Amino acid sequence: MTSSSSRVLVTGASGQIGTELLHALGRKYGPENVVAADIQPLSKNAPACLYETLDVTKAERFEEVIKKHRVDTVFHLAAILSANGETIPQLAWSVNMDGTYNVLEAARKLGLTRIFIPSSIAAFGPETPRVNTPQDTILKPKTMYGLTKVAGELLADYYVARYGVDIRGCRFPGIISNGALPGGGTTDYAVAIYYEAVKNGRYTCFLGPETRLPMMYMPDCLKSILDLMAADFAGLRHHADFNVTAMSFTPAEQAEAIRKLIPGFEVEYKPDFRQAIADSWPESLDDSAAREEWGWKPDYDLEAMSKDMIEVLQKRHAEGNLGY
Ligand code: AKB
Repeated sequence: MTSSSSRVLVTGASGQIGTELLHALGRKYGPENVVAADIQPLSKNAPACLYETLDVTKAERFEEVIKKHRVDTVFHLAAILSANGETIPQLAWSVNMDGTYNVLEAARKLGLTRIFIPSSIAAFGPETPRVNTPQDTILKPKTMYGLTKVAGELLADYYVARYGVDIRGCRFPGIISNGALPGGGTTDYAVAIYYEAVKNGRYTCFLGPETRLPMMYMPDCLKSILDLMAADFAGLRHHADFNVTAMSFTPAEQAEAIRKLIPGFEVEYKPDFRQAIADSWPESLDDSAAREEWGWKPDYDLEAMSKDMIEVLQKRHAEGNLGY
C-alpha cells in the first residue's frame, strides 16, 4: 500500500504537471520524501525538494536513483508531447517507450509499490468516435506521441497481469495551469491564451476557432492523480488508461470566456501543423469508468478556471513576475 510513509519519485519533474505535483506530494508525504528527477533543472516555481538529474532512457541510472532514495512509488511523467513528437519522432519513441519500459522493469525487479504513468487523448485517432469518446474504443493514433501512449497503456496492462505490478494512469486531456508552462503539446494554446490576454490583450492561436478539445484545470489534474493512486486496487477494472475530463471548448469559446474578464481581448487564428493533430483527437470524453471505479469528479468548468487563471496571472503581472 502507498502510505503516508512512502518515498516518491517524480520523473519529468520540471514539466507542467511535474512542477505542481511536487507541491501536492510534498504536502501529502513531506518534502523530505519527494525526489524530483528530470534531465532539465527544476522550474523556478518548484518547491524545495530532493533532486536528481535523470535521463529516463538510461535504465541503470533510473534504478540507481530509485535505490539511492529507497523509492517505493513513481510518478512517471517524463515524455515528449504531441507537437514536439512530430518534429522529432525518433526522440519521442526513445524517451516515451524506453522511459516507460525502464520504469516498469524497475518496478518488477525492485518490487515498487505503485506507479502512475499518464496516457493522453492522443491515444485516440481519426477512426475513434469523436464525441463522448468511450473508455474502450478504437486506438489507432496517427502521431508518434499517440502511438507511444497506446503502447504504454498496453505494456502497463501486461505488467499488471503478468507480474502483478500496481500501475495506474489517466488519459489526460489538455491541462491548463499557471505554474510551469507546458512544452511541445497541441493543447499548449489553451494556456498561452491566458498569458497573452493578461500581457498583451491579444493572441494569435495556432488552432482554428472551432477546434473543440477536452480540457482540465491543474487542480483537477492533481486531484485525479492523487485520487486514482489512493483507490483500492481491487476495485479497478482498468489500470493505466482511464478517460478523465472536466470540460470541452473551442478557442473561440475560450476567448469569449476571457473577454468577459478582459473586455476587448482579441484573437487571430493562424492554424499550423498542430491543427491536423487536434483534428485527429476527440472533442469530448466519456469518463464514466473513472467516475464509477474510483469516484472521479472534476471541480472546474471553463468559467471557474478562466476566473482563477486571470486573477492569478493579473496579480503576478502587476508584481512584474508573470514568468512568460
Ligand atoms: C499534448 O497536447 O500533446 C498534451 C496531451 C493532450 O497529451 N497536452
